Amino acid sequence: GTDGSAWIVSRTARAPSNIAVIKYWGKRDEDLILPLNSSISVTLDPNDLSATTTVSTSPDFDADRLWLNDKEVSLSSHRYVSCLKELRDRATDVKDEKTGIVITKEDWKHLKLHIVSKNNFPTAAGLASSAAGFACLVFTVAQLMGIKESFPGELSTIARRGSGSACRSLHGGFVKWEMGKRDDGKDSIAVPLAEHHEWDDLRIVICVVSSRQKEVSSTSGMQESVQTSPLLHYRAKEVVPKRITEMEEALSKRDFSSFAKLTCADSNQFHATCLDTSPPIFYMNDTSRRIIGLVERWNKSEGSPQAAYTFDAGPNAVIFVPQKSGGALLHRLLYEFPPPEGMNLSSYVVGSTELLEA
Ligand code: 2P0
Repeated sequence: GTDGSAWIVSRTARAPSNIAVIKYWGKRDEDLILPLNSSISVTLDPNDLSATTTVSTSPDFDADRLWLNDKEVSLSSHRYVSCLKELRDRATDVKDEKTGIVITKEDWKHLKLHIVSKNNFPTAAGLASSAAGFACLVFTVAQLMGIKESFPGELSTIARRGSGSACRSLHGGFVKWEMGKRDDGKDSIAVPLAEHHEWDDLRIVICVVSSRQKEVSSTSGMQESVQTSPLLHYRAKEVVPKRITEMEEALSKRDFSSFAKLTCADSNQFHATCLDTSPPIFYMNDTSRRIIGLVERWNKSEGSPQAAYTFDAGPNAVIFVPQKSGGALLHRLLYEFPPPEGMNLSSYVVGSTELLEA
């Protein structure tokens, strides 16, 4: 039972961010967060970009509360409400090994949660902080409440209600978010394609062009694209389904050349869709375009792709490179963007004078 002296039970977990190589942009259902097309991403190493979340419950708590990067944030938004409701509906009887406390299915209906979450990277700089955050929240609460999936991907359908891209962060390696066909979202799930170690010589370089908060949020940006961009609808229907198949094939064959061509083409079409939106949305800046030029020139001079770039809803570049070419890539980046003399390279931000927050 949960009566008697005060107690507290907690769980802590960490979830990495993910970077899409075939992009999600546009919903067919705003409430359930159902996408207009499937997408494929790679989940990053949690040591690089991740969220860490502790969820606690105690009979002394009188409301659900959330602290994000040391600041209290309201849980009243629809996304938090639907995630927490879906989780509470699936809560089970649990016994905490450490304290011996037993919490029943019935108790979870009344017990409140305190959630403390931290990112190890700047929020909303186009580095998919909502993906890591919601994936981590859903995973940690599911651990605390003893939730077992009743079908593969069930937890990803809950993370998806927090933020579409979050469903992909529940798996490591390459992950496909299947758009699904149903209206209730039960088949709009994340599916693992290949683990990192299966393509272990692929390296990811993130060029932080700006750590500032982006101007147009992904959520409202994609709404405007759905409403105004003819290219978005053509892309979702005619282009992406073919690319998903081609990307799955490239991944299964470890075919870097095809992977790189598809990744760059899809990033460029996503940003073309943003430009096709009215009013147009600009996520990339001059520094982003210089990085594209650098990679394109290198690939052309070698006669085959040496590296692949992709950009999300912000100016930062994510570059994929086989390990053997990693040194050559960094050499080219530092030649194009020479760091100021005497600067500590580990805190150097390409193309601007901003420093990454510690
Ligand atoms: C992606 N992005 O596939 C694409 C590429 C940004 C560009 O998913 O409204 O934060 O919460 O579902 O997931 C960013 O969109 O949007 C995103 P919501 P989300 O990674």
